[in-house]
Amino acid sequence: MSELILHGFPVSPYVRSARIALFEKGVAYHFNEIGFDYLTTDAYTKLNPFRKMPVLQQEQFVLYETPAILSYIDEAFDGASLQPAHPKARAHMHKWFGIAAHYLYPVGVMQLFLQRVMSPILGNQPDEAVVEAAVAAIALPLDVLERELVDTFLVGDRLSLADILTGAMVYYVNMTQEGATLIRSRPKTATWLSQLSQRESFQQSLAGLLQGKSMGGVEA
Ligand SMILES: N[C@@H](CCC(=O)N[C@@H](CS)C(=O)NCC(=O)O)C(=O)O
Repeated sequence: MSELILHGFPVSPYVRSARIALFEKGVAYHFNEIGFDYLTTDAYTKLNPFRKMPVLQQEQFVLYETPAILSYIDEAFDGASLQPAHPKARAHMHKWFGIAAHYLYPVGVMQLFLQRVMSPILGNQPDEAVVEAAVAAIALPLDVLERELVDTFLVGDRLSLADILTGAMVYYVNMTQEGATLIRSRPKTATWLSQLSQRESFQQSLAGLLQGKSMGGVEA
């Protein structure tokens, strides 16, 4: 098969989720590490007109939008399926793609994680008003997660793309003190995240990045 290339910056939870899925499927690929500046270049805009990462490329086949990339990785390659077979469970998986993109990412990653973890790394002061609003807003998706986690995994009885994408987002929430406190008070979520974080796929995809930057959180 022709070479598979994943373009992205490793810390991005979307990029990480694609790397986790590739690892879980045992798929060989080339990781083209790019910075955020590269997103606005003509070369990248040809790959993704919306200038977001990741992009998956296999010769002329170019794919953006993470849920599509995750489904392709699962369906195009051998290995244990990462999508439940039952239509209802599969529908819930798609629901979690939406929750991850619309409720977890904007608040948990773009506000809480960026202010609390990335701002200090970049030498800036966190905006406490943004943090406070984000902490209030992230409680609802975490409550829904706690309610819906009946077993070790989000949908079905084994790891799915829902765990991978949602887990990649919640991982960053857990890196903040406030997020970690909220997660610790939700025992099913804490256990689920801890188990996910210990998978080799999750560990490999972070590869030392942000090591020691966590401000608390469940054991990873
Ligand atoms: N809908 C896109 C969202 C991807 C996304 O927002 N990626 C972030 C990185 S985590 C990005 O590229 N941000 C760059 C920007 O907004 O300028 C997907 O599912 O892939």
